[in-house]
Amino acid sequence: MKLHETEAALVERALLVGLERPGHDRWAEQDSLAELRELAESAGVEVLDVVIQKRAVPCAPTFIGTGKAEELAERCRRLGANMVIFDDDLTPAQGRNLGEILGPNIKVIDRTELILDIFAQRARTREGKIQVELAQMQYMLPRLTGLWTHLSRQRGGVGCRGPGETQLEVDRRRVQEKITRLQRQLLEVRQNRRIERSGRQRLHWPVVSLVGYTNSGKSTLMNALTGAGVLAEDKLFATLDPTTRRLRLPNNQNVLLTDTVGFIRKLPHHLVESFNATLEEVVEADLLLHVVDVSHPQAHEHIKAVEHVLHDIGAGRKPTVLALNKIDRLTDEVILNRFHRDHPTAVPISARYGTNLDQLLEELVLRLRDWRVDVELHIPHDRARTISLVYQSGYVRSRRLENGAVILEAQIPKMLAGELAPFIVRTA
Ligand SMILES: Nc1nc2c(ncn2[C@@H]2O[C@H](COP(=O)(O)OP(=O)(O)OP(=O)(O)O)[C@@H](O)[C@H]2O)c(=O)[nH]1
Ligand SMILES: [Mg+2]
Repeated sequence: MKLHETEAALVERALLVGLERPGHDRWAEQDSLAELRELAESAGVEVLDVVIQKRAVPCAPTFIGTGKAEELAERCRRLGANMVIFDDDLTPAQGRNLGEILGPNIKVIDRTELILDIFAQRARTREGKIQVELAQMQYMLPRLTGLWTHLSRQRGGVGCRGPGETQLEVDRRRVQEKITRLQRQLLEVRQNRRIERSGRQRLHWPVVSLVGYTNSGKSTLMNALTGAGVLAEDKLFATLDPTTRRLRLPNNQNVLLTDTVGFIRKLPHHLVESFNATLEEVVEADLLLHVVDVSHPQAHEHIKAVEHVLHDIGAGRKPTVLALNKIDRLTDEVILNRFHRDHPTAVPISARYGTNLDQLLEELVLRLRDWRVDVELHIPHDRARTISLVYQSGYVRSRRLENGAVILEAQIPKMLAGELAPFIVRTA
């Protein structure tokens, strides 16, 4: 029995809380809560109930109002919840006040904290871990005051400032120092990544970056196209760290395909900031492959949210191919037709069942055609490095030897044409 009790205490059992604001889009609010549930479940939290509070504006001190907060505390006790998750971000003061009303056994968190928590669970690489920790520290910094207020009360009331302030200053300085240290570490990791990337760039393969809402099927598509073996799961934010693989298009052109972190509405800005290095893959890509789950009722909103984040990180104007994924789940043609009307060049696919991937690849060929050029090269046979550069970066159609020169008919990246100009005798 005892053991059972301890286990129960370890499991996070939560109530979700959202506001319904008259005049606001009710469906959007409901959907946001549905998404919060998915987020909670992705974090391993058991959702017991959803509470919706109707209010025109959030109540400044407690977000939902003191009376409602007290009701909430009662409901938690009745249902055995040990956590309350708010769909909107709480100010430090709101978090503190709610914490007091709900008591020490019930943890109060908001959407941002939940997302940060999921990211912390998923981070695998050193870079990923540093990025998440940085975002968490930055989120915590303004909330440190709350911790102290709580302690000062325990020690005997408002007004005992001296030691309290000192302690708070110490805490703040420690967190600030930690932030600086993490930022420095991140810079180092970034430098390494730059070196890696410059190695990749020598071959001048165009970089195609998968982008899209979380759970839209980016990793599944990555696996279907390259056999990368990336983890793909029915979980939000299954992917955190970027993976890059070579993809050979039907015209034998090589590209680098990158799978990276998914986006979501209300993506915490601390995360966007600290994930800059990861998002750089997207910013520096030559073409974006935007994957949308068209079977999701909020697919249009997802597209908008993704475009919004892309704009924020400075990738709003990148050439983009839109892939309408999970068509195997669609029962109504009308839905697809509507997408086609809004996005005429979009390609309907099913990443899971490999449907229509040929057409998707053809679209990539089309969009990347300016990246390559067909040439005939005459290279002295002792210039092994030059010959090998053509083989590695491009596609060699034929090779023959003539008067001590290697004659290659090849497709090469246009960016290499300058470097290879002395050997090019014909351009198709
Ligand atoms: N029915 C169906 N399911 C799919 C398809 N593509 C992906 N899925 C499923 O959707 C879920 C999410 O797929 P992922 O590939 O992990 O999605 P993601 O975009 O990489 O998600 P994050 O990394 O979490 O942002 C998995 O359960 C996949 O099996 C598809 O074409 N049809
Ligand atoms: Mg993924």
